[in-house]
Amino acid sequence: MLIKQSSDIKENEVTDQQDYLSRRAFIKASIAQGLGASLLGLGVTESAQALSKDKEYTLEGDEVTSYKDITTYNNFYEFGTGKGDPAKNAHHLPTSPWSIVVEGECEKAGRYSLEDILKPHDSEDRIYRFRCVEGWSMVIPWQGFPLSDLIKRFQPTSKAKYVRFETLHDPEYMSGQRRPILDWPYVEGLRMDEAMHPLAILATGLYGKTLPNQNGAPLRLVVPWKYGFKNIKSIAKISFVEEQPVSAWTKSIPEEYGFYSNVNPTVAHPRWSQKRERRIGDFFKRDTLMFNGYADQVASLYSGMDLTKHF
Ligand SMILES: Nc1nc2c(c(=O)[nH]1)N[C@H]1C(S)=C(S)[C@@H](COP(=O)(O)O)O[C@H]1N2
Ligand SMILES: [Mo]
Repeated sequence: MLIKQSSDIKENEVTDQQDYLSRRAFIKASIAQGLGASLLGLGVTESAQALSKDKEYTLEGDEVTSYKDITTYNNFYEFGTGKGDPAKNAHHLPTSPWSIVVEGECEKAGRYSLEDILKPHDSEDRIYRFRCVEGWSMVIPWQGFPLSDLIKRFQPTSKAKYVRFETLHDPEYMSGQRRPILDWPYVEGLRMDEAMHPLAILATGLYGKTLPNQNGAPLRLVVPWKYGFKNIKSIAKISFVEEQPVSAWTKSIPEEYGFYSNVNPTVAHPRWSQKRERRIGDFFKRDTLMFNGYADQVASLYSGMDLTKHF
């Protein structure tokens, strides 16, 4: 499973990946040559923004994981605990119409349709490293928009210290929820300053295509400096709260899964080391980086905190 055979890749998938990657390479090259504005039909400021964003959110030297691996090797326990289960079972879930309940310490609580949520936000390309607590990793080309932009629209009050997210609870379609694997629905949370960090996004797509259900359609959280399980899928509720939320994994096994869950090679999981990881598609393991390689951007969020205690 970990070593990719070229016969596993269907022709149309190769084409889709090449299309996506060559479109990106073209945009980057055009911008670098100063051709960006005219060729791409963008204004000068827009092309400058695209260039600075591209530098910030693109990984040099990390190969993008294949579309097939990203969409068939998944954790989404609502659809089964096997890595292949979500790809097999999640397509049954109706993701349209979809609505998200916004509640708690904010001025604009209510039930919003997905269209309402998405309408004012431009989709951006973000290529991010993704590290699962189990010791594997990927590099995923997401489309999405900053979580901070959405949060601002709901006007959180000064009492909103944390944001809590909940996945849909629907055992009819999410067959995994018929068994007490976790205390359903899946819950995750971020401290407000983490949620407002520009690296944190809500993803709506990957590889330039609509997000597949197994990857958390229609809307899922992506926080690239934290372990995979913080990246909650198929969000149905967002709450602004004063107290630190208890996430589903913390509730189930508190000594193994803390609230912060920052990627941290110096803090071992009680049952295994977190020092190294296997990039899906690679044979050899590589060293895991502090904050998954995003330390320059996010370390200041945790200055003064003992990260062995707040793991
Ligand atoms: N609702 C929900 N979100 C979830 C999970 C889950 O089981 N249910 N699994 C988490 C874990 S452990 C990981 S590693 C990532 C996997 O995301 P991917 O399948 O898109 O790679 O989703 C996270 N989000
Ligand atoms: Mo994970």
